[in-house]
Amino acid sequence: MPRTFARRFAPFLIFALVLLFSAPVLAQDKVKLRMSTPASATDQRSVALEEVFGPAVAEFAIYEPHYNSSLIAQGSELEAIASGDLEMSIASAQELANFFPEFSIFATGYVHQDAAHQVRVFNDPLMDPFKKKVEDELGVKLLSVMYLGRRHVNLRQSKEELTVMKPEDLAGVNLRMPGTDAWQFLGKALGANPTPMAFTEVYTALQTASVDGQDNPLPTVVDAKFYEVTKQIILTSHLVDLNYIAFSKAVWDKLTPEQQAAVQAAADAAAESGRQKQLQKEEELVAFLRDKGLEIYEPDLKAFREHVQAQYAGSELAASWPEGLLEKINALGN
Ligand code: KDO
Repeated sequence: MPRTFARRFAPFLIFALVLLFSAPVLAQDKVKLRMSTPASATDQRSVALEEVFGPAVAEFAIYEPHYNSSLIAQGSELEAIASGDLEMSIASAQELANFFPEFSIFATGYVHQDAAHQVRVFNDPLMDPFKKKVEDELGVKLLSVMYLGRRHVNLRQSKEELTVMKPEDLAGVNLRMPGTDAWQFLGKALGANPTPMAFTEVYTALQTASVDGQDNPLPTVVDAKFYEVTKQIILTSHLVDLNYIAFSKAVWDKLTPEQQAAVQAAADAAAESGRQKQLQKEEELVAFLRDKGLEIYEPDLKAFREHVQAQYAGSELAASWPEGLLEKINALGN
């Protein structure tokens, strides 16, 4: 009887064993990659990560995005990664400057010239000590650079009420800027009176007139619907803004070399996809915003550039920049 039993069930047993050993990684065995950002789901960086990054790592990881700062407050994401409460974010140079002041060089007005310049700078050996420090001291890997766009000044007042051609024209203007020192410095350098505030509060603050304006690239002005509560955009292009795809080093170290290569390739592909979409949107959206009734014009750019650069020269922020670095960054420009 036992022999018959064994003979009868042997094929099932073998089949079960084959299944067990050849089965793809089960969902519960996959590494969960929680990504937190203040951006919305329709922001092109979010779209690129969801459409390009997520599927590219799906064999061994579950990409789980959290938008509108619903998981972690804006500015706390790096700390959350460092303490193991988060696996990914799209971090700004300004946030990194909170930990490592020298990162403020990448958050300085009129330093990066365009999206291609950002990529050259990020991939240049000049970035190696920056990446290493963040990895060693914060446990965060900076995988790739994402393009946010050219930041411009966006005000509630109409051009008739307030025309801004030079930094002096921004005197007394309450300009919302994100809440770190490097951001606030930039707001002051522009000539405005910067007010720190989280991104998710900006729409209401504009609507209720608790600030006069905000600064962001055109795709963000449209995505966050700031055009509904503002009347003009001054094309200052004061910051060609970026975010780094930040990834937990602890998680990275648990991946196989093949998985690490896949994560890196996926991050680069998502950054490239997002960059192209964001650039295209920047081109198209002037017409869209004019159609919505906003006045859009270029100020005296030379006056803005010179004023901003003069504020940084000799500042405490600039004192943290490695010697000769600004020249190296400039040399990678056009
Ligand atoms: C913002 O708060 O104005 C900012 O543009 C700062 C960026 O670094 C980035 O965090 C961005 O917000 C959010 O992703 C929302 O687009």
